[in-house]
Amino acid sequence: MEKTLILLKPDAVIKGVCGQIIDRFEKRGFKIIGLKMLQLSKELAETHYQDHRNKPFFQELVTFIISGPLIAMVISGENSIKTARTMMGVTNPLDAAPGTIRGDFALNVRNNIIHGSDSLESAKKEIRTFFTDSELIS
Ligand code: IDP
Ligand code: MG
Repeated sequence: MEKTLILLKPDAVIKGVCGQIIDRFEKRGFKIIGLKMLQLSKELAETHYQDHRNKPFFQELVTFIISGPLIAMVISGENSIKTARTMMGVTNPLDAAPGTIRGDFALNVRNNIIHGSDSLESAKKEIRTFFTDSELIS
Protein backbone atom coordinates (compact mmCIF):
# COMPACT_ATOMS: atom_id res chain seq x y z
CA MET A 1 0.00 0.00 0.00
CA GLU A 2 1.14 3.55 -0.71
CA LYS A 3 2.62 5.40 2.25
CA THR A 4 2.98 9.12 2.89
CA LEU A 5 4.44 11.32 5.59
CA ILE A 6 2.11 13.69 7.40
CA LEU A 7 3.31 16.34 9.85
CA LEU A 8 0.87 18.05 12.19
CA LYS A 9 2.88 21.23 12.57
CA PRO A 10 3.51 23.07 15.86
CA ASP A 11 0.47 25.30 15.31
CA ALA A 12 -1.78 22.21 15.17
CA VAL A 13 -0.35 21.00 18.49
CA ILE A 14 -0.78 24.43 20.11
CA LYS A 15 -4.36 24.74 18.83
CA GLY A 16 -5.16 21.25 20.10
CA VAL A 17 -6.65 20.06 16.80
CA CYS A 18 -4.38 17.06 16.13
CA GLY A 19 -7.03 14.55 17.19
CA GLN A 20 -9.58 16.03 14.82
CA ILE A 21 -7.12 15.91 11.92
CA ILE A 22 -6.03 12.34 12.64
CA ASP A 23 -9.73 11.41 12.84
CA ARG A 24 -10.23 12.63 9.25
CA PHE A 25 -7.47 10.38 7.91
CA GLU A 26 -8.80 7.38 9.83
CA LYS A 27 -12.38 8.03 8.71
CA ARG A 28 -11.21 8.28 5.10
CA GLY A 29 -9.77 4.78 5.43
CA PHE A 30 -6.06 5.27 5.96
CA LYS A 31 -4.11 3.19 8.45
CA ILE A 32 -1.64 4.87 10.77
CA ILE A 33 1.52 2.75 10.61
CA GLY A 34 3.83 5.11 12.53
CA LEU A 35 3.30 8.05 14.84
CA LYS A 36 5.43 10.13 17.17
CA MET A 37 5.65 13.54 18.78
CA LEU A 38 8.96 15.32 18.51
CA GLN A 39 10.54 18.76 18.33
CA LEU A 40 12.72 19.08 15.24
CA SER A 41 16.34 20.14 15.43
CA LYS A 42 17.37 22.93 13.05
CA GLU A 43 19.37 20.32 11.11
CA LEU A 44 16.41 17.98 10.65
CA ALA A 45 14.15 20.91 9.66
CA GLU A 46 16.67 22.09 7.07
CA THR A 47 16.98 18.56 5.69
CA HIS A 48 13.22 18.12 5.48
CA TYR A 49 12.74 21.45 3.68
CA GLN A 50 15.99 21.34 1.65
CA ASP A 51 14.14 21.91 -1.66
CA HIS A 52 13.02 25.31 -0.33
CA ARG A 53 16.47 26.45 0.85
CA ASN A 54 16.65 29.26 -1.74
CA LYS A 55 13.13 30.56 -1.16
CA PRO A 56 12.71 33.92 0.61
CA PHE A 57 10.61 32.30 3.35
CA PHE A 58 13.09 29.50 4.16
CA GLN A 59 14.41 30.93 7.47
CA GLU A 60 10.90 31.83 8.60
CA LEU A 61 9.73 28.31 7.73
CA VAL A 62 12.55 26.61 9.65
CA THR A 63 12.03 28.89 12.68
CA PHE A 64 8.33 28.03 12.69
CA ILE A 65 8.69 24.28 12.25
CA ILE A 66 11.21 24.00 15.13
CA SER A 67 9.25 26.37 17.40
CA GLY A 68 7.51 23.58 19.32
CA PRO A 69 6.63 19.91 19.26
CA LEU A 70 4.92 18.45 16.22
CA ILE A 71 3.33 15.11 15.40
CA ALA A 72 4.85 13.04 12.60
CA MET A 73 2.93 10.12 11.21
CA VAL A 74 3.01 7.71 8.32
CA ILE A 75 -0.33 6.76 6.86
CA SER A 76 -0.87 3.91 4.45
CA GLY A 77 -3.61 3.28 1.92
CA GLU A 78 -4.68 3.49 -1.70
CA ASN A 79 -3.32 6.68 -3.35
CA SER A 80 -2.46 8.08 0.08
CA ILE A 81 -0.10 10.77 -1.29
CA LYS A 82 -2.59 12.44 -3.63
CA THR A 83 -5.60 11.89 -1.40
CA ALA A 84 -3.87 13.36 1.66
CA ARG A 85 -2.86 16.43 -0.36
CA THR A 86 -6.46 16.87 -1.52
CA MET A 87 -7.71 16.53 2.05
CA MET A 88 -5.11 19.10 3.20
CA GLY A 89 -6.15 21.80 0.71
CA VAL A 90 -3.81 24.19 -1.09
CA THR A 91 -0.69 25.61 0.59
CA ASN A 92 -2.17 29.05 1.35
CA PRO A 93 -5.17 28.62 3.67
CA LEU A 94 -6.56 31.87 2.23
CA ASP A 95 -7.31 29.89 -0.93
CA ALA A 96 -8.03 26.52 0.68
CA ALA A 97 -11.59 25.32 0.24
CA PRO A 98 -13.79 24.91 3.32
CA GLY A 99 -13.91 21.21 4.14
CA THR A 100 -10.18 20.81 3.61
CA ILE A 101 -7.90 20.66 6.63
CA ARG A 102 -6.22 23.98 5.88
CA GLY A 103 -9.56 25.47 4.85
CA ASP A 104 -11.03 24.52 8.22
CA PHE A 105 -8.12 24.92 10.66
CA ALA A 106 -5.70 27.55 9.28
CA LEU A 107 -5.62 31.24 8.43
CA ASN A 108 -2.23 32.03 6.90
CA VAL A 109 0.46 30.44 4.78
CA ARG A 110 3.12 30.37 7.47
CA ASN A 111 0.94 28.62 10.05
CA ASN A 112 -0.77 26.21 7.71
CA ILE A 113 -1.21 23.32 10.17
CA ILE A 114 -0.09 20.34 8.12
CA HIS A 115 2.54 18.89 5.80
CA GLY A 116 2.03 16.00 3.40
CA SER A 117 4.56 14.51 0.98
CA ASP A 118 3.97 15.63 -2.60
CA SER A 119 5.28 12.65 -4.63
CA LEU A 120 6.27 9.00 -4.29
CA GLU A 121 9.93 10.02 -4.30
CA SER A 122 9.54 12.67 -1.59
CA ALA A 123 7.32 10.37 0.49
CA LYS A 124 10.04 7.70 0.53
CA LYS A 125 12.73 10.24 1.39
CA GLU A 126 10.66 12.01 4.06
CA ILE A 127 9.52 8.79 5.74
CA ARG A 128 13.19 7.76 6.01
CA THR A 129 14.04 11.17 7.51
CA PHE A 130 11.51 10.76 10.32
CA PHE A 131 11.15 7.02 10.96
CA THR A 132 13.35 3.96 11.17
CA ASP A 133 12.00 0.68 9.73
CA SER A 134 11.41 -0.69 13.22
CA GLU A 135 9.18 2.29 14.08
CA LEU A 136 6.75 1.39 11.28
CA ILE A 137 4.16 -1.35 11.52
CA SER A 138 3.93 -3.57 8.46
P1 IDP B 1 3.08 22.49 0.80
O1 IDP B 1 3.29 22.40 2.30
O2 IDP B 1 1.63 22.73 0.46
O3 IDP B 1 3.68 21.34 0.05
P2 IDP B 1 5.32 24.08 -0.13
O4 IDP B 1 5.28 24.96 -1.32
O5 IDP B 1 6.08 22.81 -0.21
O6 IDP B 1 3.80 23.83 0.32
O7 IDP B 1 5.89 24.97 1.06
C1 IDP B 1 6.32 24.36 2.25
C2 IDP B 1 5.84 25.16 3.42
O8 IDP B 1 6.48 26.43 3.41
C3 IDP B 1 4.34 25.50 3.42
O9 IDP B 1 3.54 24.46 3.90
C4 IDP B 1 4.31 26.72 4.34
O10 IDP B 1 4.36 26.32 5.71
C5 IDP B 1 5.62 27.41 4.00
N1 IDP B 1 5.44 28.48 3.05
C6 IDP B 1 5.14 28.37 1.73
N2 IDP B 1 5.05 29.58 1.15
C7 IDP B 1 5.29 30.48 2.15
C8 IDP B 1 5.34 31.91 2.20
O11 IDP B 1 5.13 32.61 1.20
N3 IDP B 1 5.64 32.48 3.42
C9 IDP B 1 5.87 31.73 4.54
N4 IDP B 1 5.82 30.39 4.52
C10 IDP B 1 5.54 29.77 3.36
MG1 MG C 1 5.70 20.75 -0.14
